[in-house]
Amino acid sequence: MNTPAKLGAYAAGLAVIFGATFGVGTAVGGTGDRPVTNEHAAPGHSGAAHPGGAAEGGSDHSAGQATPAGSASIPGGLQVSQNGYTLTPVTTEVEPDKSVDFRFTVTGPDGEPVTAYQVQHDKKLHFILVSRDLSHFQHLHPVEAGGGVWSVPLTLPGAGAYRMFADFAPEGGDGMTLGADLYASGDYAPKGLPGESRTATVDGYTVTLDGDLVPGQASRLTLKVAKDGAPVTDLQPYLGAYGHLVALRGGDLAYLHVHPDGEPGDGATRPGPEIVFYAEVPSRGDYRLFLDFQHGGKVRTADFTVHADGAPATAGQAGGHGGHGGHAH
Ligand SMILES: [Cu+2]
Repeated sequence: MNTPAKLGAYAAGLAVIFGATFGVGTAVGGTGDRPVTNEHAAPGHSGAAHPGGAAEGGSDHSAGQATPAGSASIPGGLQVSQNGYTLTPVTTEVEPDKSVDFRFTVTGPDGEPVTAYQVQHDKKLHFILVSRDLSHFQHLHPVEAGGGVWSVPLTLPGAGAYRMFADFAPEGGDGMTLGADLYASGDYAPKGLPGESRTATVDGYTVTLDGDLVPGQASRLTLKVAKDGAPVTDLQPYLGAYGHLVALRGGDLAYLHVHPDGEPGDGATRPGPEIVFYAEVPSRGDYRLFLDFQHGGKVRTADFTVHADGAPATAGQAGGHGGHGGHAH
């Protein structure tokens, strides 16, 4: 059961995020992209580029694409355990404002730590840490310390409640994102979710966001990067893409890892100033978006708050869109 899942697996996970649009893009562009790709992981999000899995799971693949909507209706990151895989931090209490060697394992259905992972976007496991109020975000890459133990230098910036996400695909299994809470003791004052914002500034860069999140639909988002007022046209590939976007839902931190439309070296995708994503959010509500991009040898994160509005069937509700910005929760 696991073997054919390898290919369909990740595709199914992606379907939640990218919806039909990504599937189409993959089908159209995947074959052409493959020969150009020189980074081992880039094929991870290009379904057509799983040579091994394709042979075994070809028929399941098509079936998988037709069915994920129902089975994948629970967003990632909400569970500490899913499909027999469990995220186990060695500790959930972390001293604030101090770099610690944070360790965790993922145990498999047999109860043993998982040691074999598929590489996705250059890495076997992506580690996201946010404060539960979504004011703080880190995207890190732990290293394997042996025996299925993951290790990462981690600093929690002050007292409070945090959420860690492990985004991975075990060898032969489905891609998934597990989440667990971490705590840094001390007094703290949670911040309200920032109001809707389409412009973010970081280190002299201004990133603007264009596009709307429509629940249940692959929504095109265009992020445009400028530095000191001039468009940036030489973004650097980071983990096989010009940008990585993580979307987290306000209220429960449902996790959506979104990737760009196109990738470096595909002959069509330019290194800025625009990065295009397709994101499908599962519901109305406020989402925090965190864009990682690399320029001048450094990865920076731009953050936004976007209100997803207007379900396809009841677009009439969208009238309050602008005024909604002021949700003060
Ligand atoms: Cu990552």
